[in-house]
Amino acid sequence: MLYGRMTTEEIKLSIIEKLKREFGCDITDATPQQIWQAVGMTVRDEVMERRAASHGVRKQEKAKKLYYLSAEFLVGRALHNNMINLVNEKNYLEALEQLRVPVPQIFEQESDPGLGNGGLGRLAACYLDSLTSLQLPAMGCTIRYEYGLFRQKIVDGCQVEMPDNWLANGNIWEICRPNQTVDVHFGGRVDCVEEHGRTVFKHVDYKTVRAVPYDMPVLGYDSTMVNMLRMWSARAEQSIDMNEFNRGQYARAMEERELAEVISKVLYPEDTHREGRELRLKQQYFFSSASVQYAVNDFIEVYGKNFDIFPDKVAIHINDTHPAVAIPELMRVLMDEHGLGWDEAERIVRRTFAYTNHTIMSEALEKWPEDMFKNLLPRIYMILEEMNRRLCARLWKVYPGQWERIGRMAILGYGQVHMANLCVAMCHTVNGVSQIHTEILRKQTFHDYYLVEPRKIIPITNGITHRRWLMMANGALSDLIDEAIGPDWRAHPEKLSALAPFAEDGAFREKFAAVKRANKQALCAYLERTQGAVLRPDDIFDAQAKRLHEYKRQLMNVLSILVTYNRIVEDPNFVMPPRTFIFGAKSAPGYGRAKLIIQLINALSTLIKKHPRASKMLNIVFLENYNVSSAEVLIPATDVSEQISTAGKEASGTGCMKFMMNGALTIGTLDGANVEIRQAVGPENIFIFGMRLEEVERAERTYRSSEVYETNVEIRRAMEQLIDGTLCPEDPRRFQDLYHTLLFGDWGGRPDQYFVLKDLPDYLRAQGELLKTWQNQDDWRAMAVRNVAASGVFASDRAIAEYNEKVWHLKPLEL
Ligand code: 26Q
Repeated sequence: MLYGRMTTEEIKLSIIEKLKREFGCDITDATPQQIWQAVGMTVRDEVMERRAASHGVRKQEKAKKLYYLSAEFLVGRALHNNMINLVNEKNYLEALEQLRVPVPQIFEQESDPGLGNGGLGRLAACYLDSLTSLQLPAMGCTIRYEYGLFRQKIVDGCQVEMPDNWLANGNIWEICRPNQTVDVHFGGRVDCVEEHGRTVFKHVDYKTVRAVPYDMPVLGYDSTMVNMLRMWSARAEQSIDMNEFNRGQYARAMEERELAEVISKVLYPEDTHREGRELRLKQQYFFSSASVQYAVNDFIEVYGKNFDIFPDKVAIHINDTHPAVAIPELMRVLMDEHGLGWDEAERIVRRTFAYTNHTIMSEALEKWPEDMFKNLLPRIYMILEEMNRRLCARLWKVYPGQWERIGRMAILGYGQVHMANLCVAMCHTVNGVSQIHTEILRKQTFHDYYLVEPRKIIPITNGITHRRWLMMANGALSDLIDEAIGPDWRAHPEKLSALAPFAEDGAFREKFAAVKRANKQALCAYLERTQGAVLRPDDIFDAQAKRLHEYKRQLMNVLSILVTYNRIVEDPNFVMPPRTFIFGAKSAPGYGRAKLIIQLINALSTLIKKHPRASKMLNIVFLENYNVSSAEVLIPATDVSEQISTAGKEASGTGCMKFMMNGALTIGTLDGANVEIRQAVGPENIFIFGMRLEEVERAERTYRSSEVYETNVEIRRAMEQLIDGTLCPEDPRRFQDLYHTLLFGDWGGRPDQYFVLKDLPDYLRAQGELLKTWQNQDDWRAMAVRNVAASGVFASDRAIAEYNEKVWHLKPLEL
């Protein structure tokens, strides 16, 4: 290590100093927010010192740099994480203790930047952490949304959305860089003019929006290097139309400003795309264009206009199709701004971009109406037309006469711009996020492309950063692991495997159980403090925490609990280990059925509470506003991780990995990364149930949900309770839509299209097996330890190493 880390004494002095200088107060009269700011500024000083020392090295070394473009970065709070990565946490915690500062309450003062919906956004944040820890030069690029994902409140059992004003108290971590502002152009038209004997295209009459960058430093673990997360903020043009001002049109000129600045106002809360909103497309082009322009400027600064080597020095990664317009944008910059010809520009672009696909749900594959595209981005649209023309001509040679197939593969077709096709056609590598998901991409979603270029589509299973999700969220377990196998795993998470033998060590299992128990108590305290919920820490803690979606089948979980409830109510001698089910889930505000499922969870919770015997064995808690910060409390306290999506629907899942790493046992289907989790930990250490992918594909043709309904008494009974007033006496029809969809389908669709009823009997069987295992705590704990030991391969360091080897080819910076 090159840097002297601050000692406990220095930290204390700094905090006191900051309080005096910044707020004119001392530690006894400072508010918790002021103390937080003072601690934050102290950490920031250390962070910035590192940044200053490592700054410029990448340029000196002429090292290749990655731009990771993502509409979402769900970074979570930074303070504690930065302390960990500075390898200074112990000193800080000691200093705070000596100053008699209540540590958890101070950490909670920081607002949690919710700049993402879920898995895809959190993955981007984990990857930035690993890139930096592996000393790979990279920059995350996104939008500085003024409002992140809505805050969720539960009022009378229903989800209510509130704005997330995460910048209200300022943001000490960001650095505004107004000198690196770039202009982004919208609308207008394109003129063709002859210049020096060649046709050039002039984009005219456009409206300009300025993109102002704010950089957030990202530290790696014990690493000397600092990468940046660059968040672009939209500003109206500096010189607002003075003519309008002078004509007395002050208010109108200001209105125009608002219209420009609305671009970075809010994150769209839909995580499957429904309607193509123009503002969303504006957002995409806004940050993609700004990022590409910056990447090109930065390249020129170091290498001049030697664009031949651009792909050797710049990699651009497209996180799902949301930043796909970056592809034609780079074409535009190279041709229109630097005079390259089409062929030359295309060769460069094809070697620069790679794309990760995160979904195969057809409604989530992005398509934009051609008209909208053409009006908003006329020059980009022209480039897409030419790209499409050339693409179809090439495909014609491979698939002569196969118009329908070529139409399916085209960038433009049926009046729409098909973003996934754009990415697959123009990127050098496309990756799926788990084995099963990549198989589906190869065999279905992109099959026509796979036949032409079989090596383009590759699997890279997702990963999570063990620094945030184990070292930071579960300090007690981390210390226990140190005690058993030493601290090497912190820098090399694959070494967690050394923990496996300790599964057979009774003394270790006792300590392991004590850690889990303490984490459960911490969760109890948290839920009591934040939402007044009372939990029993000795219950089995069973968690399903993820966005609310029909394919994730929270509804199946609810029906299973309802069946259990009925067993208790109907049999006075029924006993089972007490179990608390914790649901954390936000629904897209416009997704009516998902919101109804939230109501159902809360209705069943109320029903159970009213029954004296059932409530002794069952409890349902809805964790409000599930986000990165609450996940950090929930996951270390969980015994059972519910990963129960319909096989083939969950691309990967990453929550499953976080729970596993913290010693929860998984009950799940063979979907997404569950497949790899089973391989890693062994089938005897996980509870697998339900249809496999091939069975789902068969059932898609043959399944009738009414068969299950008619033959399974327990399931029929639970279904009837959805409509007989059991769950909602004041409005017996409340849950009719759920009943109807399961039995009859909606809008002419298949009944029960996610096979909830079909998989429910086997789910109930697996739950029985799980409870039997719980009865033998020695077995349970051994299995839990084996899960932690096997979780190393799900560290994002492994995933990033794979990306780097197969896709980016960056060299670690030595400082
Ligand atoms: C698209 C267009 C318009 C508006 C919104 C969107 C949009 C936004 C977010 C579409 C999709 C998302 C997010 C998708 C997502 O989080 N997918 C998850 O990605 C994880 C990381 O790879 C996987 O583990 C999950 O399986 C996958 O569901």
